[in-house]
Amino acid sequence: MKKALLSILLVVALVAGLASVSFGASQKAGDVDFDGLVTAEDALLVLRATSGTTNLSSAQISAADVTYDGKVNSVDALRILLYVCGSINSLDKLGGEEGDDIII
Ligand SMILES: [Ca+2]
Repeated sequence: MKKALLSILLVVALVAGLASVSFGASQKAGDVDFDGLVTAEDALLVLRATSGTTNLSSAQISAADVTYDGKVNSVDALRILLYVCGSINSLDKLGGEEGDDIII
């Protein structure tokens, strides 16, 4: 009986783990490495892709394009860094919130 209960708990834990992995893999703007957080590492990945030292998957490109212009470049990395530093409140589409546009 204990083995059956343990087996059920193990299956539930595995399913929950898989669910969280698939949730974590969903496209969150700016989370290029899909770790669930938007950090400087994500900006670094964008810069590496821009310089050709790494390749991004199509899902990563979608997450990296935080300027929503269909391109991934250093401006996307800058916007991610501005978000990480708290200079902008959101990585939503530009013009979505007052004060979130990049002013350099
Ligand atoms: Ca990340």
